[in-house]
Amino acid sequence: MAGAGTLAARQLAAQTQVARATRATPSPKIKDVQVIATSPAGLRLAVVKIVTDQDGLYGYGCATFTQRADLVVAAVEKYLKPFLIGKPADRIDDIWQACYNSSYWRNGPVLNNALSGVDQALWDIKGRQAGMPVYQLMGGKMREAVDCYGHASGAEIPQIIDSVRKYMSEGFRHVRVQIGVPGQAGYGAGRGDVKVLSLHNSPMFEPRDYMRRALKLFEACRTELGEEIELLHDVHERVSPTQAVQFAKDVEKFKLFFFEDPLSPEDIQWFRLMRNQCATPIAMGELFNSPHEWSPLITERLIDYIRVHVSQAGGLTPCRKIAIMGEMYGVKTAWHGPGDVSPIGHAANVALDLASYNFGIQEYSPFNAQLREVFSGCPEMKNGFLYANEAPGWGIEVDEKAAKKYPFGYGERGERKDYNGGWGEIRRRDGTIIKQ
Ligand code: GCO
Ligand code: MG
Repeated sequence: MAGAGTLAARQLAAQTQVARATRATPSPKIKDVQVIATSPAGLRLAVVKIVTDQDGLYGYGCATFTQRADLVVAAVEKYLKPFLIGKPADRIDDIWQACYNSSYWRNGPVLNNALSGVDQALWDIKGRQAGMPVYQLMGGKMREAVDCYGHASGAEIPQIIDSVRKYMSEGFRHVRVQIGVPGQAGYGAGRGDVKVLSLHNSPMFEPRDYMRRALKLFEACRTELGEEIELLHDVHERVSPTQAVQFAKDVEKFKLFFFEDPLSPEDIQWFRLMRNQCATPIAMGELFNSPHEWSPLITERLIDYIRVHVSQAGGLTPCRKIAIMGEMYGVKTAWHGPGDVSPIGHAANVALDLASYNFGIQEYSPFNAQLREVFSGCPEMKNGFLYANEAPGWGIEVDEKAAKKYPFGYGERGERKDYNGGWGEIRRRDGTIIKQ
């Protein structure tokens, strides 16, 4: 009896200790939700800051949708903020599900970006609480650093070859190559100062002219740069579906690392045909917002790289799930990493890259001096590899005073930008609007 009494007493003491330990770390509650809107590199970036009721505990998340940035700010301030105040900041997926469903209609770019700002800020907070970088919370490193590709582009082939050589001399093993067509508004490349026949005054683009130039570029790259450099290319949904299938077959012999966005999200059914006709590795997904877009491409193994823009899909929480789903089906990750992702978003990409077995490649956009002035602690680039900041959370601090020096509406050189960040139009020679 005495022995049992002692056991009960010991159990009670242990329970009390557990209860005390639990009480010692109460959930931080969300006290404020703010949006930092800034464009230090001439591109509108939106970052959500969540402040908790615990002293000095806050976090940042990327909510950048540069073409409709003001609407994301309103979605966060007018809808998510009142919904979130008082909620426990440590229930990340639960909060994600609640916010996702609170608009009833969902999976649009504005709401997904707003949601991503909140989601990534909560991961930052959890990392700061744990005293660990976010990749640790996802299981830790699978690799030491993140292999990246840079952007080489120009109006003419020699310019592009020089630019690839420069990347190679800096240690890069992967480079995306883009070429312009004289006088035409190609994606990611100069057009030169040439007048072309056109029935309108808008920027003009003809798909077949571009495809011919691009094939010449790949040929020249292989002749002058050899077989070892990994070449990537972004079609940017600029050609028709049949042209895309033909183009994918024509580039097969150049052994690209990947061939990006040959089709638009509206035409994803055509991937099946492309797959049946060639072995060009396909990357797709930066325009995706909804699981209905990426799920069939992954489960039917119709692409090689899933290239979602993490904030467009709603943040780190859904993208972890996409990465794991990809692993099951042999599809690798290549998260979108252009200039219109904030350094917080780039840090989230790096965390996913480090912690996912099926990491493929990371797109790299350099952080200029103004970006570094606003965002300190950006991931570091060395020899073509990005290294995570090892400080807790994303490891990034935002200088909010500096952020105010770069309001929305101005370009990199302080010039006024049209359309409030929205894009203009591109037309074929006869005036037909095309995808950009
Ligand atoms: C890429 C892209 C981008 C997008 C841009 C849109 O890097 O692969 O296609 O440059 O065009 O992010 O705002
Ligand atoms: Mg792209």
